[in-house]
Amino acid sequence: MNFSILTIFPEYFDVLKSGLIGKAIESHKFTVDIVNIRDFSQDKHLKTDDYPYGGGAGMVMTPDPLVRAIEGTDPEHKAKRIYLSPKGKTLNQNVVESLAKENNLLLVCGSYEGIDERVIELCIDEEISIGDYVLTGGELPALVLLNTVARYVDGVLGSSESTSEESFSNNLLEYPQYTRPAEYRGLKVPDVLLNGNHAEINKWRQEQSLKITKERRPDLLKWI
Ligand code: 4HQ
Repeated sequence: MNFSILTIFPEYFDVLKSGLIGKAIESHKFTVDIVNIRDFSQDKHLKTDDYPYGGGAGMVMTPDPLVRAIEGTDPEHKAKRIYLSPKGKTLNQNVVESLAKENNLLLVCGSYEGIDERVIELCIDEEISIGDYVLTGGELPALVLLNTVARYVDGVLGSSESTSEESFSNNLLEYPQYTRPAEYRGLKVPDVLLNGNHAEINKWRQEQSLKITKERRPDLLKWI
């Protein structure tokens, strides 16, 4: 899997050097190419934005450097080209699983009031939102999307943290987890987890998952 990320704030992506994702990139499980949109500006001041036609607050990213960056990065249109935007389809685990089947994802991060609509019309395959709130740019959404999809790339997760056993993969929220000590500040780990009976433990965990899902996210139980 190859990710290309187009942004005017490449420093945002230094975070990809850390943690599980950093390790996975270092060991060539997938690639990430951070592309600075400004490098494709032909303006003498390397401008990437301009005033909105029709007036109004803020600036809009101009089409030319952006389209040149997209076509320069993905000349044969091998990638699924995604624009991160609150107008897009909301990201969820089903969307993540379907994106994880792609070999190449190109993520366009817009800043300010967004990008010229014609870039979307000419170059973008899909718009994706990470939720109903407003950010200053598409960089954090791109990082969220990359992080969620990367978990499905072979070798990124160890067997103990695989994608098959957690919240959402069974359409339920996770049961509570405990580790040592068996008693902490007067609070005991449930006895069932200490007795080594795995049939009973699995039954308890399933009941806990169902209980917390009913309480907190009854909308997730519509399929039952
Ligand atoms: N923005 N999910 C505005 C978002 C966003 C979101 C990205 C802010 C695009 C122009 N993107 N820019 N929520 O709030 O994806």
